[in-house]
Amino acid sequence: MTRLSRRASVALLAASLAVAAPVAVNAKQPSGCTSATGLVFMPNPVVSSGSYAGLEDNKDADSDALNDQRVQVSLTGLDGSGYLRGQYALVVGETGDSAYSADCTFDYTRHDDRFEQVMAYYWVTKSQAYTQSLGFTQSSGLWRVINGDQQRVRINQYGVDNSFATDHPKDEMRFGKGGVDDAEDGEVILHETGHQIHMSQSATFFSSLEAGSISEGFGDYWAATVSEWATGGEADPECIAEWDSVSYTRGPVHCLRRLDEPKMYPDDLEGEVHADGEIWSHALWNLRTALGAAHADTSILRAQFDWTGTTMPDLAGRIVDAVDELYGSGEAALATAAFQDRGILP
Ligand SMILES: [Ca+2]
Ligand SMILES: [Ca+2]
Ligand SMILES: [Ca+2]
Ligand SMILES: [Ca+2]
Ligand SMILES: [Zn+2]
Repeated sequence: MTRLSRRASVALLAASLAVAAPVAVNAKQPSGCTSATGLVFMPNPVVSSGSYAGLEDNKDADSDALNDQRVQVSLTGLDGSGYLRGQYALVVGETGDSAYSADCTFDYTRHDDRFEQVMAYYWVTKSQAYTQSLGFTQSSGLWRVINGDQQRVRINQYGVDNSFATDHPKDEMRFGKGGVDDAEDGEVILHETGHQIHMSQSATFFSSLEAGSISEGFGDYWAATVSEWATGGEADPECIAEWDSVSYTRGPVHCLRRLDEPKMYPDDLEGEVHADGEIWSHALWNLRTALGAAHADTSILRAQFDWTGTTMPDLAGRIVDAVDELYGSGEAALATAAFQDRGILP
């Protein structure tokens, strides 16, 4: 199945026609590095600089303003090959060279396609680290590791401005280069990782249009909550993908979508998953505001295991039940109110 960020019909056609290019044979010596450092955006240059001033895509050109927004991070779990391959992520680059380092350092500028490869490796492993920090570390049961396989990520020259996650025929995320290169924005990577989380949690998750909307809304929410955890807090955390959306929104504030749109269930359902997902993401953001990130995110992830892809009220009820079980009736009442606020629960 394919889950799309934007412009679904165009991308679906493109996806169905896509043929995987052969991966270059690895001829380089293993580096032995199981951890490394790299330069990334945190999560994107708009958030880290606090404004849009001086940040121009300019067809992927380097600039001092964008170079200055890169920060050094640790890349963990690497397999020692020297490539961006590790326990929870395997990055394949189809544009330019595959990033390889003999000295445990992955420092590139954003014009270099290897920069996006580092971004993908970092943010996929960061998402995994976050779920594990919440307690999802076991091999089975309701605390099992989520999306714990070696997530494949492909950076390609996708013509349309789109990225997507799929588990068929291959469990893979792909990031295109339309407008601002999609993987230059950590929140785009986290959004797609949200779909991977759903695919890994339930084989029947995507059983309805409404479940597809939930997945879009959760992806946006996941981008925000992991970004908040990783960065220590954004000035406007409800705005998703501030940097990628510079190329397709008018501004002055650029957001792919927001977590605080005044949409209600069911009156504002349009039958389009990204639009309808804004109802769900707003409710999850309410939940996080009421319970704090750890309780909200733990409960959301718990409730998603083995969900059968029905409706928003059904999954909301499961989340409230998880809150009740884990944190008691007082927090469960707050959780109910978070969904009532959007009309999802009566
Ligand atoms: Ca780039
Ligand atoms: Ca883009
Ligand atoms: Ca996966
Ligand atoms: Ca954001
Ligand atoms: Zn999506």
